[in-house]
Amino acid sequence: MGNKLSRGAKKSKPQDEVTSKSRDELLSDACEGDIIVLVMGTTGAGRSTLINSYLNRDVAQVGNSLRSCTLALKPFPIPCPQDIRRWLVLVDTLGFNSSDHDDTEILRRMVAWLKSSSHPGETCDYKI
Ligand SMILES: Nc1nc2c(ncn2[C@@H]2O[C@H](COP(=O)(O)OP(=O)(O)OP(=O)(O)O)[C@@H](O)[C@H]2O)c(=O)[nH]1
Ligand SMILES: [Mg+2]
Repeated sequence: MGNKLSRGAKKSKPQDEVTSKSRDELLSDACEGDIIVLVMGTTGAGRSTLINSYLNRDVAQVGNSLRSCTLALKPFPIPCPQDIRRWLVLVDTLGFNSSDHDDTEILRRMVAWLKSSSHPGETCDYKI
């Protein structure tokens, strides 16, 4: 098992630099039994603050203006408190009702992220 908050994000390539700010970070090493929680809500609702509060670390960027701060999906994996053999992955997401992104596009990116984070052929339970 890797370091608490170091697992997960794929490194971006140099040519991605221009778009890296809005590029979703994928789970590069998804494991069977991962518990993945997408933290969703309207922009500015406090999703990133909630993640930082739960992890007790300032890892998710928090906004301080009327513009949306979180512009890409980003996973924060920790060993599951109830079962350290599993990983709990909190995923910061783009906020709904934002002037920066269309809600349908945000949902599409979430589904694409979930698909990319499951093993090929493995089914994924979605609960809302
Ligand atoms: N009073 C109060 N302010 C909060 C709370 N949670 C977050 N905030 C503030 O609300 C603002 C937005 O918080 P974020 O955590 O960035 O919200 P977000 O949902 O991630 O926003 P975007 O990523 O920009 O869509 C920040 O100034 C936070 O300090 C809360 O529970 N109470
Ligand atoms: Mg945010």
